[in-house]
Amino acid sequence: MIYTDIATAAVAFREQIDRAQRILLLTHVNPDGDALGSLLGAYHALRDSGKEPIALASSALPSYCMGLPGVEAVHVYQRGDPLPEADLVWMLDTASLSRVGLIFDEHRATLASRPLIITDHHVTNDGGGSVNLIDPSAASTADLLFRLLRAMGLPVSPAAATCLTVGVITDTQSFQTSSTTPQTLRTAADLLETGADLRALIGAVYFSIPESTMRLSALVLNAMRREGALAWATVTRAQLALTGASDEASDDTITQLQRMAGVRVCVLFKERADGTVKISLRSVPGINVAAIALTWGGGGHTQAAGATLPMPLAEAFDAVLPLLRAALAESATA
Ligand SMILES: [Mn+2]
Repeated sequence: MIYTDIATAAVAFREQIDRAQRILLLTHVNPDGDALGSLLGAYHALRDSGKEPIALASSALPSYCMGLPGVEAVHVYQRGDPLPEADLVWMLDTASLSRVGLIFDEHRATLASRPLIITDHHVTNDGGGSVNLIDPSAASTADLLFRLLRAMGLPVSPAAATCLTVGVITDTQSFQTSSTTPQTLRTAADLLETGADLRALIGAVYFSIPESTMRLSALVLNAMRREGALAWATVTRAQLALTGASDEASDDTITQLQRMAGVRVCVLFKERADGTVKISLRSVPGINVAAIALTWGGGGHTQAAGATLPMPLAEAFDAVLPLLRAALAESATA
C-alpha cells in the first residue's frame, strides 16, 4: 500500500512497528544528511519506545554528520557482513532496495523475505514495501519522517530532533531549493521547539570544509565549461590525488555551478576509481533532470538528480551533454 497522507499512513506504520521488536533501518548508498539524519531520527524514536533498532549504513558516513547524537550506533556495512536479524526492515530516503547498495547485492533474498516499510520523498520511488509513505512534495525525508513519528505518537527527543534537522537543512540547502514550502519551515520550527541543536549543526555543515576540498573545488571550477544556460565541470581521479581530497569532497561543487548567473542546467562529472562516472545534475523548474538520470538507472528529484554511468569520461560527456542541450531547447519552446 502506498500512502501519501501522513495521518492514514501513521496507522499502518504503527501496526507494523508494534508487531516488531528488532527493526533494521536502511538507507541509500553514499548516505547524505537526509539519509543519515532520517536513519538516526528513526533510531532514536524506536529506541526511546523500547524497541531494538539496528542502524545499518551501506557506505561511509558524511564527515559533517560525525558529531550527530547516536552516530556511533550506526554500523557501516562491509563486504561479507551478515545481515542482522530483524522482524522488520524500515527503509528511509531511498527510492528502491537496489539503492541500498552492497547490502542489497549481498542479501537480496533475505531482504525480500522480510516485511519492509518505506518512508521517502523521491519522486522515482517504486513503493516496494508492504507499507509505504511516499510524498514527493516533502522537501526532505526527515521532514516527512518527523511528522510521521509524531502522528504515530512515538517520542521525538532533542537528540532525534537534531538528527532530523540535518536532513531538513541539507536537502533544502538551508531552505534555498524550490522544494521548500511553508510546511518545510513549519517542520523546522517544530524541530527547534523540540530541542534541535541548530547552532552545532550549522557549524558542522557549513563551516567545516577541509582545505583539500577547497583546493579541489578551485581546480574543478577553474576548468568549468559553459555553453549558454548549460554549465559542466569534471572531477578527475588525478585532481583527487593531487589535492588529497576525499571522494565526497566534490559534492558541493555542483552547488557552486548552480549559483552562476544564467545557468539553467548543470552537471558535474566525477570519475570513479572503478572506471564508472558519477553524474550530479541540477536544473531550474521546467527542466526535469530526474528523467535524464533515469536513462542510466539513476534517479532523484526533478531539479536534482544523479546516476552512475558505466563508461569512461569522454563517453559520458557524449552521452549526457546532448540530452541536456535537448532539454534546454525543449524548455525554451515550452
Ligand atoms: Mn532526501
